Amino acid sequence: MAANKTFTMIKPDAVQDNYIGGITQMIEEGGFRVVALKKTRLTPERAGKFYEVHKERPFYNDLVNYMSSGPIVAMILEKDNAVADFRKLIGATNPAQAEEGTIRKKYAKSVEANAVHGSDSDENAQIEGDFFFGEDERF
Ligand code: RTP
Ligand code: MG
Repeated sequence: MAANKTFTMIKPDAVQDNYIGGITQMIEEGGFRVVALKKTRLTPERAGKFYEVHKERPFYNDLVNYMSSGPIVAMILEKDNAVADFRKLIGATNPAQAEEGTIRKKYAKSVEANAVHGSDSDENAQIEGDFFFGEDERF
């Protein structure tokens, strides 16, 4: 994946609450193009693998349980400066600190159930996109 791509998930709480459309609209209106998209559910094993970088963090087990608690929507997104611009659009991890106009300000419930994931580097965007999508699923 080139440096103009990022990866996102709409997390289980937001899918459960019927926010798929609202969040995807904010993403498209933010100038991102949807390259790949699917609704799926992570097993605890796959969620653990996805978040392996956080293995030593105190919130790891809760995070794995939460991310496998229901379906998610995974997407690859395209825009110039995608990784940094998308993290700006989603806002701070803790919604109490998220700025007005961000996805987490509008849709996140708590520091854990914070509605969306966004890749933190070009390298991780590539790895995370490959975790969910084959070449024949990207357009
Ligand atoms: P993400 O990876 O989901 O885009 O979120 P992020 O970069 O803003 O935050 P990160 O530090 O990577 O944490 C990953 C996810 O773990 C959950 N978390 N829970 N209970 C807690 O203190 C805590 N801290 C983080 C959140 O779901 C966070 O998005
Ligand atoms: Mg992160």
